[in-house]
Amino acid sequence: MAKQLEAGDVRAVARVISWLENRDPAGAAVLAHCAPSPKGAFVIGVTGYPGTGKSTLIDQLIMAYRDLGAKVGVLAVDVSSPVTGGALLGDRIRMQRHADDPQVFIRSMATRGQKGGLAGATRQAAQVLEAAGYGVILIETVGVGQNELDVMHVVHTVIAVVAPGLGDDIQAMKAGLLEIADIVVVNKGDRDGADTTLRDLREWCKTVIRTVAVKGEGIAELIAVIAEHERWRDLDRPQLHKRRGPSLDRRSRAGSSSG
Ligand SMILES: Nc1nc2c(ncn2[C@@H]2O[C@H](COP(=O)(O)OP(=O)(O)OP(=O)(O)O)[C@@H](O)[C@H]2O)c(=O)[nH]1
Ligand SMILES: [Mg+2]
Repeated sequence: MAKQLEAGDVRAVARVISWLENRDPAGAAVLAHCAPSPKGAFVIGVTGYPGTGKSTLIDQLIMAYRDLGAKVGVLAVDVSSPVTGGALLGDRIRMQRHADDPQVFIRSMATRGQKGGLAGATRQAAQVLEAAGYGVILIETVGVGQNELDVMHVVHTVIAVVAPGLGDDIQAMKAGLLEIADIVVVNKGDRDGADTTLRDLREWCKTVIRTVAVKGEGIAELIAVIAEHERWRDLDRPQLHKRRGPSLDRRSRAGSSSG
């Protein structure tokens, strides 16, 4: 199975992720047999309150990274409901146009009742995708609580998506969502209040980008900012690759980040 995975067999990818989700020891066994990927995947987290446009933005990012020639994996992580709810259905619909692209793998993951294990399962699923040659891995999760934020600790670059008209919510987000963000995206930039929200957030965050995901506006700029953020991560790579296996934990890179 490890061989099939490394050959990029999509059915093997799906199967091994299912094993990991269900805590079947076969999943971890397969991962242990995979050689560390020489290049490593580029793992991007996309989080934010419900309905801010995360899936629409990811749909645009898939297209942009496919244009750059990368194989793209997407994990839509549903923290709240053990049985997948409407949100994930929406996620799939938003990204439907990529369903027939063999270079795009989209997968929903649910907790199946084990809250604490989700970040771990997500990390392992990302490792599966990395082993299968996916160069870019996008992880979507709704950023409303600690479990969701924990999932973001397994990625290299965290994008927090907000919509205009936050008002007092900004204060609450500073203690959670905005604190972990490397890049803040004000999506729905076509809506009233976008300018105010941008201005308020720029007082707080270094990198704030405006997008209109439904029209693809701001995506090129976002890709450039992500690449810039990724460049300093590259400096860590030799160090990361000394370790066998997981190279996705932001916490273990403490001190290497400038912010
Ligand atoms: N006006 C406007 N609407 C947008 C924009 N981006 C997304 N939307 C709409 O916002 C709604 C929610 O978009 P999604 O991409 O599903 O949002 P989400 O954050 O993934 O939602 P959940 O996964 O349910 O948390 C959809 O109706 C989108 O068409 C935008 O830039 N402008
Ligand atoms: Mg979504």
